Amino acid sequence: MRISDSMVNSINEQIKAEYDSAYIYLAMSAYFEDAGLKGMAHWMKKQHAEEIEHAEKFINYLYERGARVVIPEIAKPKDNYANALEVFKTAYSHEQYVTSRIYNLVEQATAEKDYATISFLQWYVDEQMEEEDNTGSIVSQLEFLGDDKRGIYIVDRELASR
Ligand code: OFO
Repeated sequence: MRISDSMVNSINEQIKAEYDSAYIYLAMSAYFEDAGLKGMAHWMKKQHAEEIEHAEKFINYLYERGARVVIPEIAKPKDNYANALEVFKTAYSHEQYVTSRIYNLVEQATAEKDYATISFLQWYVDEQMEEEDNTGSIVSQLEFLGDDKRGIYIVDRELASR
């Protein structure tokens, strides 16, 4: 069964969203480097790389379905934050936003009875659950620590091992 044009458009929009995510995390990594929080910078750099993989997985899927990939323009991300907590809160709500986008794709594929796309998207549904969990638990730790610099330093060291 041929993939619909509107499904191809939606996936192309999602490819853009994944690259936007990659850029957002790259800017967060640069912020942390500048703030001397090397572990958090490393964590965000890894996240940046993962987002590129997410985009490429979608690109390869469209190729497999014989569809046209549109290479998107990427918006300049926010690159200044008040502190580590604000960065991770932003990352957490961004992941919730991406999850809602993935759910919309599943709903569209379901309405179109595009079972191949539904099956393909399941990987992203699982991945989003993990990403929300990862960012959300770092937010909780940083909220708990408040201004405790020593605690933030310990979290920074832990995040260096990602
Ligand atoms: Fe691609 O999962 Fe984050 O945004």
